[in-house]
Amino acid sequence: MLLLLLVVSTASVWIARLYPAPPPISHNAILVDRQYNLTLYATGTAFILAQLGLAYAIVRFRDCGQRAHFTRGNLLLEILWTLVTLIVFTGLGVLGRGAWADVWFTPARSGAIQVEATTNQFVYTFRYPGADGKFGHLDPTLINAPAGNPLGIDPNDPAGKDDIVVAELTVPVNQPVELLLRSQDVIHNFFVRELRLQQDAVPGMLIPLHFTASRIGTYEIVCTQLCGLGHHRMHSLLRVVSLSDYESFLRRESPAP
Ligand SMILES: [Cu+2]
Repeated sequence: MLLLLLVVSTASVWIARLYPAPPPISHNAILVDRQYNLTLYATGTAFILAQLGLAYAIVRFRDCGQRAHFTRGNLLLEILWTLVTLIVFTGLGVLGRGAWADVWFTPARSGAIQVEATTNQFVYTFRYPGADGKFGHLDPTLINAPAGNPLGIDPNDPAGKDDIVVAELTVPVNQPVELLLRSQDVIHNFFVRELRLQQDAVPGMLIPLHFTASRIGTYEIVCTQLCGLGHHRMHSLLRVVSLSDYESFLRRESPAP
């Protein structure tokens, strides 16, 4: 009875969707959701069948004073359920490859908007290359956040003169975006639930990450690596806006010539 209660209560929590994820805002996020649900159905079915089987065995083979039989198991059954498990998990892996490869094995589409995302304890800083399309050279010795140069942009590099440096990420809707993730100190993370996208930012590495957001709105960016005492307040916003709003954002934030 306890096992039946466990199965019913666990299954009802999932079926009732008490804690639903926010709606996905990219094609890849839809693929991730599809794969997640498929995995949940497969493992949920296995869980229910296993618990019901266990409950049946407890009732059917309970002690009624009969003689117990020794068994070394059943080789055929062992092979069978190992094969079934292998097929189910390999199948899930193969089916999930599309969603995974779409982000991790495929480069950003040519013409994607490049934005550099730099993390440090405990803020995100985003840099757009400006009208020239080129990021200015960075010099770590020039990093000086209080003086307005949190990234250490070299003032002698003309490519850096028009770089736009902001604390929030603004992108146009339905346009491919390539983020270049960096960290200035420890390992941080870039995670947007609605994009179903999560990537560590590792010191010394420039990690590309691409997405295309298909719904206008404001979404939270959070750090999911325990990066220090201020980790809990490390977050920023992703603003997905129309193309015209994006262009006015660039105009508004461009440094004065
Ligand atoms: Cu962090």
